[in-house]
Amino acid sequence: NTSERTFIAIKPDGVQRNLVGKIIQRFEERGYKLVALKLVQASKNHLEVHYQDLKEKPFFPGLIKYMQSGPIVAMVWEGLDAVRQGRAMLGATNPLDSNAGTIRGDYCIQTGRNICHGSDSVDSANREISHWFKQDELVDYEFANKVWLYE
Ligand code: YYY
Ligand code: MG
Repeated sequence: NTSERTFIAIKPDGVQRNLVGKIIQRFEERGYKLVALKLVQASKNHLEVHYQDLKEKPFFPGLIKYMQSGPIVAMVWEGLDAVRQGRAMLGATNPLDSNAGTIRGDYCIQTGRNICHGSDSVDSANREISHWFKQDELVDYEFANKVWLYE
């Protein structure tokens, strides 16, 4: 399915550390299609809903505070296997377990400052995309590279 979509976010530390361009570049160069993008200061409630599955975890309050500590770049990327490949490109949750060549493996050190988010399944991608974007923010356009990326 070349129309699979995933929600990718650059967390406040990634923005402050000037890694926005590099992170976007990886998805562009791989061949994924940018469908939506914005810089947002997320509210506490918005982030609590985003991370609803983790609300019982001991690190939850710190996670919400971290995610609120500055603006986030929210994006939707589309293409074959986008969810799984997006996760692979991000690397492991703990950057110390992330391979070199992944975003986390190349640019960060600690789990609590792991600079990026990616949806972990197609279902959570759909939930996260509709949580962060209005329908009319998902831009429908012809992706010229498609004929060179897919046979
Ligand atoms: O999807 P991913 O971001 O790789 O990990 P999750 O298990 O969904 O946790 C979300 C987020 O929470 C993680 O990126 C950092 C933070 N976190 C933490 O601070 N400490 C942990 N032990 C686990 C996760
Ligand atoms: Mg997750």
